Amino acid sequence: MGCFALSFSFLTSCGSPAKKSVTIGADALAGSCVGGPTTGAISRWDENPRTSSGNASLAFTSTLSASDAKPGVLTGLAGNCLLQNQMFSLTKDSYYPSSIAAPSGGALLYAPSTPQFRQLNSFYAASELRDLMGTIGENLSSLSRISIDAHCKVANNAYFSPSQNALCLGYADVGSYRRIWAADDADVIVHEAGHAVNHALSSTSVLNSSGEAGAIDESIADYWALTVHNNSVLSEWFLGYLGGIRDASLNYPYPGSMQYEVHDDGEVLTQTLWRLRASLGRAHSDAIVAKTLVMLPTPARFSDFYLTFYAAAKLHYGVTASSDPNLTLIRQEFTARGIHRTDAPTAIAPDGTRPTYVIDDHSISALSGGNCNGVLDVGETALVLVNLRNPIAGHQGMGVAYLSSIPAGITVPSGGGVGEFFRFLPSQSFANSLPTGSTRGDATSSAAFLVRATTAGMKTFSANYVPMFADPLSTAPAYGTYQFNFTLNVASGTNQSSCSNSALWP
Ligand SMILES: [Ca+2]
Ligand SMILES: [Ca+2]
Ligand SMILES: [Zn+2]
Repeated sequence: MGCFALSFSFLTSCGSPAKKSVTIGADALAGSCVGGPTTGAISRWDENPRTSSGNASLAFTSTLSASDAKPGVLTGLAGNCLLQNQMFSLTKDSYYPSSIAAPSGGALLYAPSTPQFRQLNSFYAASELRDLMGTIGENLSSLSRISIDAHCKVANNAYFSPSQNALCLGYADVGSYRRIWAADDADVIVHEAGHAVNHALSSTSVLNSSGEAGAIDESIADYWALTVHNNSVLSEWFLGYLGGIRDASLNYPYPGSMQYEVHDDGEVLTQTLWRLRASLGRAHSDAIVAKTLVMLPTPARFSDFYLTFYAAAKLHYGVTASSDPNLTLIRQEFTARGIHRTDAPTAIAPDGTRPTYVIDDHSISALSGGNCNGVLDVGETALVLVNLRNPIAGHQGMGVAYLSSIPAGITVPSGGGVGEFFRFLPSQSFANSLPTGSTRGDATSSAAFLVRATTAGMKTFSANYVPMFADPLSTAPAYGTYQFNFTLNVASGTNQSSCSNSALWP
């Protein structure tokens, strides 16, 4: 069963989606003037206070200096004396509702200590992404105007909410009664605006369609921030304080680096794209990334992203021959990162020692009736993880198992017959390939089937395992699907309405 994010945050993983109480009202329909200025000179950071000052160790508790800020010009304003353009709107502010920057003809040169500076800084940075989309000719007409809250009431995070069509830029308290703001960090702003662009070019349903789709969304949001600023390091200021700066100049391996956490897992893809940006050239890689999102199928996994990127590159360059130097570069980079792969796990089967885990507790809402004894009982809706063992001496990337034969006395709720195995370590079972830490349960529930028992007795299931296939030079090989069987002895224990048992989880 899958994992569905509610919003697209800077730090929070799919397993614990941000459920914030922030409410951002609808955009103002009318401005406060007609024929107002459509441009405005502002003061803003060159990315963030650290990069803008040239002091990479500028203290987070320091008083930010106006002399470290740079001039900028807002263009394409709506001319209604509000901070609005075709794509973004900043007319409300959660912490500073009565201090809203508005272009009325005068200068907009605020000091970094003021809320207006951060409002203008975030509006400017978001508009840089608008300008990039214009440069590569992307049509974002499906995107309604996005609200920016530059001082959102969320600590240690920032996010894009598709349902509210809003960017929430939060804060971090850094000690000494000082607070830093995501609105001072252009990487965060473009990343969150990038989610809005991603969901417009693709769709929210595509970008929710698999565990790896969430990582694709994070990766491309990072890519937009990095390419706009021509800098491989994401968020020197906000993540610099919180920890977890992401650096696209590093070289992570797929799938060994995957942790089933969307931001971490997106990094190997961002690193691939960052290297391609250098070799293909920025204008080409930006355009191909955008077209890949437009063409991305559902469900979308890394294999789909790669094959779609390759197809988009063919269209972009107007070439088909695999010997084309740009197509060759693309294959080389995806191969070097491990994403180009054709896994062939002949005779994959459940582990001989521990073939299945029955998780019959109530720790997630899809489960019901479970009595937490690790045995499937009549009346229980439980997770069943088939603990497949990787028979090959190398890694396997994302493989998917589909229930193909369901015995009498078992029903499968919608979506319960699909299990995404996000990776396998060499010659290891899936349980032994799971990450340590907070995403272990998410990875387990994503790989598990969801079944309900209605009668007791021995039940034999069949399923097909489809290994990862990502090679644009060939069609899916005939050996690409493997059948395996597993059995469960359904008992008749008493159902319960709430219990949990962490020992049931691998
Ligand atoms: Ca940066
Ligand atoms: Ca049970
Ligand atoms: Zn994000």
